[in-house]
Amino acid sequence: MAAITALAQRSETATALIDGVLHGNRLLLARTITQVENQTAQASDLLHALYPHSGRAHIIGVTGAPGTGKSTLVTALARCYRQAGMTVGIVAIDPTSPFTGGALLGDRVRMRALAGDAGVFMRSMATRGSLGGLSKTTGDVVTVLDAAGFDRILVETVGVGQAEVEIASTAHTTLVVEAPGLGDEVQAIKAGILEIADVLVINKADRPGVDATLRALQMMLQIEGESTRLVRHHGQLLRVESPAAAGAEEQRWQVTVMKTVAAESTGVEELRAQVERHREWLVASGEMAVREQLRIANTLENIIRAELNRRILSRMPDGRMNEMVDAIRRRETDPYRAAADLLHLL
Ligand SMILES: Nc1nc2c(ncn2[C@@H]2O[C@H](COP(=O)(O)OP(=O)(O)OP(=O)(O)O)[C@@H](O)[C@H]2O)c(=O)[nH]1
Ligand SMILES: [Mg+2]
Repeated sequence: MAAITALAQRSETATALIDGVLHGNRLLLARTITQVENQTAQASDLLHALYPHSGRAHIIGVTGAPGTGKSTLVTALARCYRQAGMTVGIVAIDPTSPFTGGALLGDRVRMRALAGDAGVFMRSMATRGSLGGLSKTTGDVVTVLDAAGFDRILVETVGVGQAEVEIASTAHTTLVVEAPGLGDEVQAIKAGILEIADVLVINKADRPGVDATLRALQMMLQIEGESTRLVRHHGQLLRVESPAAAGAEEQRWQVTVMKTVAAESTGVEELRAQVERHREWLVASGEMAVREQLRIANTLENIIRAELNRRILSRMPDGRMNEMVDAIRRRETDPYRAAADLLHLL
């Protein structure tokens, strides 16, 4: 009886949350995102109900090295979108611990410029070192904002390791942000980051060395060519031949390098226009359908992986994992054998 009452209460709350999200209630939207982020028992019910309302937002990934000005740029872009009459959801994924919180605080300060505007909703997320969980949770939060009706969703990630490649499978348009004066680092830009960029941005264009960075990036772009796209899928990097690439030359998307001074909003409206051109190109070329397909496949894979992971861990006998670790450390067994033994137990 108590269980039934609890269930009824739970679904009642879920209904209220879903209603809130769909009707622009910010408090309920924030609570829903928190549930999704914390992967509560109710989270999948919420996502299940909200998913049919998603699919309208254009999702823009903003990635790049630490300190290149991504947050400032996202804030400035959001302002431009607001001036154009569009609503904006912002997800800032922070690699730092929520307990040290320095960068989160910094983001709050920056985003204060947007506070009080009902057409903008901003959420900072800590990755909490969750392995592979980043893209699933991010995708889920984006789905909630999408269902809530935001026209554009900006997702900021620091371009370290896999994060920048993962963002490309979450976003429709990916902006890669560079800053001048990084010298040799421009040379060190991984090939992968150019391949995921739909638009390259040199922010801090008020700083010396802009033209050298511009030339370096343009040269790299020329070398790279743009007939193929690198998309993370099924745990491996697949080269996807886009339908447009197979067609006429003028149908290809030209990755351009744009200069901005985000701190002064210089060049940001032009950047916004370029993002909108990319969106139009995606639709006209048929590439949008390809990306949606990959996005969905990726989402599905992430859900299955997270669920399998949860099931495996929940069935693992208490302490068994630690025993195995100790045994491996003593070289009584090895990680491969131990993993096979543990899986066998299940
Ligand atoms: N000179 C100059 N400084 C800028 C510009 N844009 C941002 N900054 C400054 O650069 C610093 C870093 O900006 P953020 O927007 O926090 O950079 P970020 O890439 O989000 O940083 P992380 O999230 O920590 O990786 C801040 O002090 C900004 O005020 C710009 O166009 N020109
Ligand atoms: Mg930032």
